[in-house]
Amino acid sequence: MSNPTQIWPADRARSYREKGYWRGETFPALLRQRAAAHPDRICLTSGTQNWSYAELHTRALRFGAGLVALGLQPGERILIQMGNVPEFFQAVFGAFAAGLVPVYALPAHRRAEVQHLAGKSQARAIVVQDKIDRFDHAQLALEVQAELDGLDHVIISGTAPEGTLALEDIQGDPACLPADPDPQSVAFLQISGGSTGLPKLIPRTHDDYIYSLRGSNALCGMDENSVYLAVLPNAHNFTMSSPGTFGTFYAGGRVVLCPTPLPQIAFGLSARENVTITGLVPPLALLWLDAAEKLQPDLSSLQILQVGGAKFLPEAARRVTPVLGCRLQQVFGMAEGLVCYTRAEDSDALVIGTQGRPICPDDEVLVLDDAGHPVPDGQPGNLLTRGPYTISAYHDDPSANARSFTEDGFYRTGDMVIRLPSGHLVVQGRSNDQINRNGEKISAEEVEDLLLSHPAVFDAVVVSIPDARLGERACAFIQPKEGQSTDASALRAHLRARDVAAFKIPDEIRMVTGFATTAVGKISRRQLRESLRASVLAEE
Ligand code: J2J
Repeated sequence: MSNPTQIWPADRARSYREKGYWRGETFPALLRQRAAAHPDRICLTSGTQNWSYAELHTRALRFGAGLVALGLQPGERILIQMGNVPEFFQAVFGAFAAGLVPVYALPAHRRAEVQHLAGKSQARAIVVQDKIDRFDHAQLALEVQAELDGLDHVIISGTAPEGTLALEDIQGDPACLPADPDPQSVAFLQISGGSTGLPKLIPRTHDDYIYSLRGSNALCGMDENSVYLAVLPNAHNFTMSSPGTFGTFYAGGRVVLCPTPLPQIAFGLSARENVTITGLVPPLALLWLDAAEKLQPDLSSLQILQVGGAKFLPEAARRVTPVLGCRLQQVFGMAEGLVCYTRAEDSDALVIGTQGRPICPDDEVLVLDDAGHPVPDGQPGNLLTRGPYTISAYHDDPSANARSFTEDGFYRTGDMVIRLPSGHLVVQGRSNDQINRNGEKISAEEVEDLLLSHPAVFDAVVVSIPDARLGERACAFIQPKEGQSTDASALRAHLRARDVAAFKIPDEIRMVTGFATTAVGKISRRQLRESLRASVLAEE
């Protein structure tokens, strides 16, 4: 397991403790304390189910003790792939209680991603919901188990097929649970959207993540009366921590789980459950705005609509308060750490035109040109950052670490931003090859590699194209091998057969006879992408 001193060097760790950012809190203690302070208060609502803090705590302890009884040891990893169901929190907080380290897979992930995440983290167990949107995750988990040594247990929430264990049967005596973990140890592995290859694993510690919850709560006005509607997947870092579900638990509030992001359903839930805050990606926010104009729903309880995960354009941002009657908060965050928020006291111009400023005064932000020199405020540059909740290394990935972090521990976010004198950031786009489709991050390189594995493909370049509905869409340019031919539908079938998340399949596939070269040879991948993107835009 990653050694936390590799994530934060000792001198910075000491300073974060001295400044009171890291307070020695842990997730097992957090839930225990909330359950002791207000056992009967509801912490989770899902359909007609309501779990109190005491109920979630008891379920987590029993499940955690059941994991210990299976022979799982503190520090070992447990992969969790579940939708927005209350058992997600039973599994996650149960793993915390057992000292295990959850690894979060998204519901959209398929065999390629699940196998990668389980293998890379050397997971000993996998907990999945039997089916999400009719896809059989239990079957997938069994297939992944067959491929991996050491993945000893497949645990199913719902109907458990042969060879698996039912989540409700994993129960033990809480007396056998280990002592609380070291607050500076790794609490879980989040996953990175990334621009290269499959998702990387992000080691987040109890201390650092809980600081980000506390900081987020203060900026979002979270307290015990807050009701957070979880619309995006629970596993997403935005939904989990900004302030999200974990922030809500920290504040002693209530999480309402939304089974689908459809506005009609969410509006009804919001009115029925007195939702005060929710977070959406921009394409969903647009859907909500359009639906609300038509349906005129009762959103009187909603105080804050957070929008983040991708750039929210000012034209859309301007509509939020008039149409939904609530305050807009823009959120620019990343699972690696840094989260920026617009503030309640910010002017309309800042709320509409920027993606906020960092949570912490000790979030260090650098905006650099390509040569690594600082650019003045108001000019675009590459965003680098370090601070009390931003990692300085991925889990077990030396080559990604060499690319993504500077020697003094700054994370190269890959985002191009303009910083204003107030410290607010305006996101300009990506400096590297990531497609932000509907808020889901796609590595161009990963999709290119998958396309190159087709026998008729000589070269493949995947680029992002601005898209009114999705924010960005993916367009693949394919050069077939000489004398061979293939087409878009064959390539799509090829990608599907590789069992990757459906959102990675390019929206457009164009066949080309070759790619541009210069007199001296190949032009850089970056220039090539720029010119291909420009050629698509010129047609539109
Ligand atoms: C433009 N791009 C944005 C924004 C994220 C809170 C909110 C979001 C995430 C998240 C998160 C953006 N405008 N408002 O973890 O805690 C793009 C950037 C960034 C990448 C990170 C949170 N908000 N982005 O989206 O790890 O490119 O986290 O580097 O999934 O999303 O993606 P992810």
